[in-house]
Amino acid sequence: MTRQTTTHSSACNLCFVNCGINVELGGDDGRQFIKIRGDDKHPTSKGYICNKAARLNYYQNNGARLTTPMRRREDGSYEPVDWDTAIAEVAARLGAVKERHGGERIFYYGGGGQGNHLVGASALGLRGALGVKYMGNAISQEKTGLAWVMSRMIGGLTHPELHHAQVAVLIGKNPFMSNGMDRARPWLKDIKADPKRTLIVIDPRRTETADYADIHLAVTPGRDAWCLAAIIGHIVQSDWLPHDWLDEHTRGLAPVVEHFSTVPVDEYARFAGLDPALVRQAAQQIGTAQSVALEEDIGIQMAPHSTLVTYLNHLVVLLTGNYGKPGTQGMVTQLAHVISMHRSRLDEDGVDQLPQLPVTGAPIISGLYPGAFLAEEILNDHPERPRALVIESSNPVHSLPGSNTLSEAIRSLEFSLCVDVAMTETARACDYVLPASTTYEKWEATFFPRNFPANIFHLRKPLLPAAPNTLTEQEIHARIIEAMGLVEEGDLVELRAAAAQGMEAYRDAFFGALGSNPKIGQLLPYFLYRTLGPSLGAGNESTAIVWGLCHVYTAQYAAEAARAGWRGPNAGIDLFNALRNAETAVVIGESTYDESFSRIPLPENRIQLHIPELLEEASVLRTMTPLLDVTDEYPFALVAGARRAYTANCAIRDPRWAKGKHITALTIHPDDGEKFQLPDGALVKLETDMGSTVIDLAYDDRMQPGTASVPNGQGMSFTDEYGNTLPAGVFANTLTNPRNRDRFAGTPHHKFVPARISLA
Ligand SMILES: Nc1nc2c(c(=O)[nH]1)N[C@H]1C(S)=C(S)[C@@H](COP(=O)(O)OP(=O)(O)OC[C@H]3O[C@@H](n4cnc5c(=O)[nH]c(N)nc54)[C@H](O)[C@@H]3O)O[C@H]1N2
Ligand SMILES: Nc1nc2c(c(=O)[nH]1)N[C@H]1C(S)=C(S)[C@@H](COP(=O)(O)OP(=O)(O)OC[C@H]3O[C@@H](n4cnc5c(=O)[nH]c(N)nc54)[C@H](O)[C@@H]3O)O[C@H]1N2
Ligand code: SF4
Ligand SMILES: [Mo]
Repeated sequence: MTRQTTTHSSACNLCFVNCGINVELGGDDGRQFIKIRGDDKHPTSKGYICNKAARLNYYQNNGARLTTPMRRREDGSYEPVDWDTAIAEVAARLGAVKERHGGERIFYYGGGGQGNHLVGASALGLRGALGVKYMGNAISQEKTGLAWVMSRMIGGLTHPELHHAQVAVLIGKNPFMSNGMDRARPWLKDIKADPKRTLIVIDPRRTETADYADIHLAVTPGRDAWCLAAIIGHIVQSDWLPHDWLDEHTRGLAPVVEHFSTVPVDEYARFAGLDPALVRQAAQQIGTAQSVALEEDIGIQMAPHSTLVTYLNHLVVLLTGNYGKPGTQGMVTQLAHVISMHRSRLDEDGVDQLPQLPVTGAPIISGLYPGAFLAEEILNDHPERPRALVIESSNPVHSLPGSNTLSEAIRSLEFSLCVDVAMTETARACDYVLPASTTYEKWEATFFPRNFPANIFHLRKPLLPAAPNTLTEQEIHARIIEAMGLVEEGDLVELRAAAAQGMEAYRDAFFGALGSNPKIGQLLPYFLYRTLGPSLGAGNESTAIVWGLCHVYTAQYAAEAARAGWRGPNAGIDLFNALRNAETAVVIGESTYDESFSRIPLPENRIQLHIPELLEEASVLRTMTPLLDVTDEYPFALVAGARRAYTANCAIRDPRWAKGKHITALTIHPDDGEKFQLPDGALVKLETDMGSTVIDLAYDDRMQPGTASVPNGQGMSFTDEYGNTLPAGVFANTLTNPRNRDRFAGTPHHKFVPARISLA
């Protein structure tokens, strides 16, 4: 018998765009995602979804689901334990590490994937309870260089208005496959059809996105810095600079102009593998356009010179005045920050004195340590090394470089905990694994929305009751905090009583108590969850944290919030109620272009063009020496993790979710196939300095000769319903070297892994 279906609105959790979806639930148990459509009512995705969202049932319903707490035995196998035992033992073990070595020796990693960030917000309470000082996550293996540059130059997060720009520039980003922006494919079609607009794509591969470009700069991998420096050089040398605007809004122009006025444009262009005339043409388009919006992604953020390239990208648009006006970029306000701005400590030369990890000296940007240093930080006998690790909603053993070493490092700790929906590669290195309810079994949200001038937030209702014996992370955190004996019933009584009188009474009581009781500040999400939470109705407790965020937002960005209708003494409460009751995302604030300037928290509210350490690094380019190069031993520049039609980081473990040919194959250009005698379809051995693997080869004439590519997020262990382990492609990070990383931000060079390929 087939049950009746019901339709519910939510959002896709497979990439950070989080398109609005309508899910038809049905099947024998009423829990299957029968059909998924784009939600027309969603204010930014407006009905758009890509091919991946249709297959979300493989995330929600699959054989890899973990439904009991697990404890590691001496011999490395796992045994199920009940929740009370698990919580008591986890709390005791964490408490013991804290007592013996101090909370600073407990590291945290994760806090949310592409669709679930309430776990990260709630973890603030757990981290407060444990005294954690050092945390990292997926952001600190890709976007901390960007955060650092933005903080130094603008002091805030910006949104490039690609949809309205006369000239749009994409560098190291392939939205046709990866999306990573609103309505990627319709936008590509629109810009191609519009003769008045120009798309410039900078990518070694003739990507599916490059098919829509007016200018494709097929840069040599890892040499974007020369390409960008040549573009800036041509703009500066042609004096396409808006001098009045620069005088009014920026500082530090002189050293930048001085540097680029002598850059050898043609020589740099050729060194980047490009026709100088084409580079000059791209520079002219940018230098003379009404509006330019530029978006970069991991094609350069995970490639050689990544932070330098990010700086050069910002110079391209800021030197040409493309900030704070329509079609350029504006400063964003967010309900919560997935990445907070970095607070610099500049020395007298204007160089940032970054905080560091105690053992390796790894740079800490925006409060996050780079994951590429994690194993090294652990595997030594330094007294200040980490002794315990808490990992939530992330699979670092799979997603950080050097998987085998990281796994060994985690096993060497005094204690490790993983909270996940599946028994992941990371879980298999940890002492305890706690099963979380999925993103669709609880209230969820992400802190990704980055739109301008209007920004949104989408608080999503649960679609399904939680699977038996799983808990939300907020409940797990609360139970650990309580088992550690950090709070008593008496701490909660007054706030609970206030909550019973309504949100206004609670607000007054809460903010009063916050000022007088330091414990509330230390465990803030916990107090909201356990005191306001119950008054919101059973199953809704975990929205209490969003109530807190709404109050902070409407106070911090009162003008923006008021323009969106959230004003007056109850603005925070009104916004929270709107988010809770809405069927889709809600506009939380509307900014003006003026605010993009008045909110710059840097000297004189001006954009700072000069980052001394990065301009100095740009001088290194004059030596014409690539940071990484192919060799006779390793003749391929391997992209260790490209976005393809069916990849979704580590979110979906069942490889059967992917449709089509060559989904998991290693790809090379046919000319290389001939040159190295590697036939299309052959089984080949792929080797790097870290290890080797055997994989199917497929030709792809879009590739640049000399490069190779494997998809990201493959090689996760999965057993089907008959007990068979299914082949799932290459576990790329067993081949990547964590020392191959950016010297400023510590982000890995996954896009340039020197590799060799031979017949297996
Ligand atoms: N299908 C799919 N979509 C996703 C995801 C997914 O797993 N699957 N993950 C999401 C996440 S977390 C992220 S961060 C984004 C990433 O999104 P993207 O950055 O767009 O994805 P990638 O395919 O990793 O890399 C983009 C491009 O970088 C190019 N590239 C390689 N080396 C270089 C180089 O040296 N210079 C330049 N300029 N380009 C280079 C590659 O050819 C590729 O086309 O995607 C998101 N969307
Ligand atoms: N070699 C190489 N490595 C890469 C990349 C690459 O291109 N090449 N890409 C990098 C990039 S850009 C990124 S963003 C990272 C992503 O790396 P991760 O952050 O490790 O990946 P996610 O897929 O976000 O991991 C999500 C984890 O959360 C679990 N999960 C899903 N839903 C829930 C939930 O509701 N609660 C809990 N507690 N757990 C849940 C999933 O089972 C999964 O284990 O990978 C990076 N690693
Ligand atoms: S673009 Fe991203 S969020 Fe939207 S449907 Fe595709 S994977 Fe999901
Ligand atoms: Mo990412």
